[in-house]
Amino acid sequence: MKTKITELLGIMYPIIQGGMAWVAEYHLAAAVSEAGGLGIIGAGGAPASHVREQIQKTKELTKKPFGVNVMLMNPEADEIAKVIVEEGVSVVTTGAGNPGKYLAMWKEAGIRVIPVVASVGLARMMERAGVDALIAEGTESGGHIGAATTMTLVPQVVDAVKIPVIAAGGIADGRGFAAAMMLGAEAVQMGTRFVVAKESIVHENYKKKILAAKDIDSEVTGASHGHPVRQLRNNMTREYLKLEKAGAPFEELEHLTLGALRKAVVEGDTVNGTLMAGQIAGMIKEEMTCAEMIQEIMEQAERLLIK
Ligand code: TUI
Repeated sequence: MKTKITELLGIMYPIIQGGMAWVAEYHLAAAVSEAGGLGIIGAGGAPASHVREQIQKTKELTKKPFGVNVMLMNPEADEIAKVIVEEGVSVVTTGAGNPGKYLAMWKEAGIRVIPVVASVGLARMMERAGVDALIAEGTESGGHIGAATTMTLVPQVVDAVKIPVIAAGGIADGRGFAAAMMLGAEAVQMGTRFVVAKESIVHENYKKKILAAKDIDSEVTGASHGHPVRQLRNNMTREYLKLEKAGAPFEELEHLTLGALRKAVVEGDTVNGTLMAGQIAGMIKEEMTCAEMIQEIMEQAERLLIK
C-alpha cells in the first residue's frame, strides 16, 4: 500500500511501531522493519551509550529503514540526538516535549524528523520549524499522554497542516487502520499491540496482563502534576491514585514509579510495576509475530477501504 508516509520513509506498509521505553528494543524494531513496517528503538530514559548499542544491533538484523524515538525528558537527550546523527539513523520520532533545538542538526544530516504531538498548536509549530511529518497521538494511548482523543485530534491536525499525519492511540487492527485513513492519516503508529508480539522481549507476565485486559482496565496516574501516564490497573496505580488524591507531593509519587516500568518489562512484576498500555489492550487477544500482525491488519484494512 502506497501513501505519502511509505514514500517518505521507503517502507512497504504504513505501519509504524511506537517507541516504547524498555519495550522497543532492537529485536522488536528489527522484526517490524523486516515485516515491512517501520521499527523504532525507544530511547526512553536510557543512556546514550545504550542507544548506540541498540542502533548497531538493529543494523545487524535488518538492512531496511528503522527509526529511533527520543523521549525528550531523558537527561541524556542531547547526547542521544548526536548519536542518532553519528550512526546514520534515517528516521527520528520524538515524544513528551518539543524537539525544536535538535531540528537543524537532524535535518542537516538528512534525517526524517517526525515528532509526536498531542495538540494542534504544537503540530503547527512543528510544521513551521520544518519537520517532515507528524504523529498525532490520542489520549487512548499507553504511557505519557495528552488530553485529546484520536478521533478528535487526527482530523484537526490534518486540517491544520500540509505535511503527512500519522495517527496513534487506540489502533490495533484493520478497522482502526481504515478509520485512521478516513480521518486523513497517511499511516498509523501502534504500541500496545506490538508489546505482545512474539519478537517482543517483554516479560510473559506483562504480556498476559495485556491479553487478559478488558476495555476499562487502564488508569491514568500523574494528571495532577502534568505528567499523565496510562497503564493497566494494579496495586501500583491504586497506591498512586490514593496518594495523588490525598495531595501527596510530586517527589513522593515519583518515588513510587521510579524504576517501575523496568520492573514490569524485565522482572514481570505485575503488582508493583508500571504496565503501560493503551485502551485498546482489551481487544488484543493473541500473541503473533510482527509479520503476521502486519499482514492481518493490512488485509482487513484493504477489504474495508475497497468497500
Ligand atoms: O512520549 C510518549 N509516551 C511515553 S514517554 C514515556 S517514558 C515516561 N515514563 C514515565 C513517566 C513519564 C514518561 C512513556 N510513554 N508519547 C508521545 C507523547 N508526546 N504523548 C504526548 C506527548 C506530548 C505532550 C506535550 C508532546 C509534546 C507536548 O508538548 C510539550 C511542549 O513543550 O509543548
